[in-house]
Amino acid sequence: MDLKGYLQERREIIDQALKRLVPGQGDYPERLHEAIGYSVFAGGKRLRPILALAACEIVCGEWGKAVVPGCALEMIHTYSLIHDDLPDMDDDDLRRGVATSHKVFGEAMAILAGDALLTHAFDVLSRDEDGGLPDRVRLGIIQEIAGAAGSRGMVGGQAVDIISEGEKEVDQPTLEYIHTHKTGAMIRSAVRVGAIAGGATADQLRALTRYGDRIGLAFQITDDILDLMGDEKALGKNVGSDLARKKKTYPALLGIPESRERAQVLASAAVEALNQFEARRESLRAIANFVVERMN
Ligand code: GRG
Repeated sequence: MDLKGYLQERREIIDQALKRLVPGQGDYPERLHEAIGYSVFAGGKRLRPILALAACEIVCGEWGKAVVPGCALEMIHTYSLIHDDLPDMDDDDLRRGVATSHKVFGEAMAILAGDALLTHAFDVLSRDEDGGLPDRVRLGIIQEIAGAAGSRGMVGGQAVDIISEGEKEVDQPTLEYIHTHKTGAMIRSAVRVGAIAGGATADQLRALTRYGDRIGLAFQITDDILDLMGDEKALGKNVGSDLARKKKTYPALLGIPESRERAQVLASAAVEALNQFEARRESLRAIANFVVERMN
């Protein structure tokens, strides 16, 4: 499989849809909409929507029904990055290869751009303009994403991450909670959302949830390694910030070789969870490998 070509093609599908769905440049208030567009279209791998499309395709043979939910996930992901970069959170000045939102637009506008993206994601989900999803399925997707993004998901993980910063000892279960919630919840949810949109059976949804859980954790472990050893230009963000902020990470707890091995084991276990899909599992298999081998 030509993974590079596949990712590029899917990224373009998502970018086109985002151009349609994200509130437009020139809309009033212009400065707010400029800030929104600046972060959404600064780049990004579009991993979450790509996962949603692939999960939808694996269960029903087509990806179209997952485009709008995938874009909603990307809006929420972008809001989380904008807020995460703020001085009171990670205080970063580079994201997706450009200056962070608050550096360009100021803190207040960056907070509001994130708030608007989060709210707009649910507006878009409630309308489902082109997916043709039955209301019951659409409601299931809304609940799924709200759960993954909220205080029992991503925001909860971010809260424990911040509480645990500094010198305090953090044990393995707490570290796992941070990772599975801060980052893992939205990745798991991307896979589940695609599966739900595609009309997955309970058994298919269970298998894909296992896949999503495993690549979610593998993604975060790889992210921690890249923060230590990655190339700032390729990543489009500052490296070394975890160390500087004494963040609790897998490399800090286990060292780099063991962390790498753990990410690889999780990626293999993720692929194993796809056995029932046989030949149709190719794209999700390739994405699992990408998650642990990526350079950005
Ligand atoms: C502020 C509510 C709130 C939550 C923040 C997602 C998150 C929670 C924080 C981001 C911090 C961070 C850099 C975590 C590491 C994993 C991660 C989400 C990396 C960025 O995701 P990518 O690599 O980014 O998919 P792109 O730019 O490619 O979309």
